[in-house]
Amino acid sequence: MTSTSRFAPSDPQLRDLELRRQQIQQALQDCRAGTLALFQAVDSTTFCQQIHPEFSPIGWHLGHIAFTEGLWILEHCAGQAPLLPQYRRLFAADGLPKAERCNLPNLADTYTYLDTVTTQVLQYLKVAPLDSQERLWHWLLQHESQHCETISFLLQLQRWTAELKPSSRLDQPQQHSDSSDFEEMVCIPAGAFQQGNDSLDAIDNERPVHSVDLATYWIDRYPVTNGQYRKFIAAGGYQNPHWWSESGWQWRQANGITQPLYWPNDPAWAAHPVCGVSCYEAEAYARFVQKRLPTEAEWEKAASWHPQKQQRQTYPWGEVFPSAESGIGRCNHDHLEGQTTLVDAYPKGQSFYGCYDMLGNVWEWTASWFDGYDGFEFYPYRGYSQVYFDGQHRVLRGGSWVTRPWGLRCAFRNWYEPGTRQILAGFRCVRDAEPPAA
Ligand code: AVJ
Ligand code: FE
Repeated sequence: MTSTSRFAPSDPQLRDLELRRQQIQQALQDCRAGTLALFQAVDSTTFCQQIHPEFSPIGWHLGHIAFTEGLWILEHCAGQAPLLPQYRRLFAADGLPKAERCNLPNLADTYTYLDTVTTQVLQYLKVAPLDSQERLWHWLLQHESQHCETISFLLQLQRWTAELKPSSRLDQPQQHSDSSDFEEMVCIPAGAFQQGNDSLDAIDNERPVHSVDLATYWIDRYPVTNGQYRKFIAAGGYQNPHWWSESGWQWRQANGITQPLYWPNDPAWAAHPVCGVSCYEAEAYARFVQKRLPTEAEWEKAASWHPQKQQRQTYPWGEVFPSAESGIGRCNHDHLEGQTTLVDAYPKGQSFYGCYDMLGNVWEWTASWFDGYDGFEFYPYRGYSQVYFDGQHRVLRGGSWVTRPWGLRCAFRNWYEPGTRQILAGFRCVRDAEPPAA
């Protein structure tokens, strides 16, 4: 028996609240253990270095996690004065430009800052009026999860850049025993489904839940693999404007792009999802195979809808929280395998319609521009989602092999500019159904 049950209050409502309080505490601590684990092999140079021009140094993300907890919990909720106000300008999201975030306190001082804030945050959690704050605590957990993803992305980028000789990755892929090419598509019959998420952990941009009616379409059972993408490269796809959108071709020309970033030029990777592509490359490939990218509604219906129950599912497989069981789990996330996996590695993770890898492995580009659903209300601040409803950002769905479990679900929406070559992002394609014969 745990202390939870021994000291549980007798009022069932109160007991439920105390249980939720303990679950939040446990989740915050589990999340933090994973965050700190990312820094195990990080030296002081890497800590302060801007690895990618569009992203802050990884040490900044650690300080920013601390600052955000302090701001929302200690200042806004507990009404305390800022802890260590000298860090505000440095670690606030709207403080310094990214290129000026290299002048950081050292590793040890940043850990101390984080630890000082979190000790007080957990102290406050014991007495926090959860009924009115629970959503904020869930948001905070996912905020840290999101920054973990960025830290992992930057570390992986640095690793591949260091290993690069000059265009193949040195990781050891898991290889496939047969040579199947994963071309299969599944049919999603016409009908309405419920898009979005209104649970306590829903991010502002996932709300409100609403009905979307879709015509019949076909969607790839698997993400596009390196083996498939290789054919596009071999056929001169990068030299032929016919496959590219106008803005995509301009982007390709301006940047001299001829293959995905860190393209593994080795058949051993054939059954892994292609990654390191921009949305433009994904669209060009889709056109090359006479398909297109899914809208986010098409993606979400294929991932989450259970037509027999007429219900949304949180995960493709139902409601079981993603667990960290290597190989026997439901999807490749949270550094389980340390790299991408074969696109058919997780049969237990299939959606109702039989799509694999809808969660984990690689993020998937969609055809949709990031925007608020009808009735959108920002939370907890306008800058979290709303400032990106600018017609400049495309939605990505599904999470990657580094995504923490708290940010992994069918309704979750990520966004990047279409020209970002995200090494954690790939895609799958859809095709309209043939019109019924007359
Ligand atoms: C959803 C990953 C695009 O990192 O910019 C973190 C998440 N927002 N802190 C980002 C986020 C504020 C966001 N992405
Ligand atoms: Fe942030």
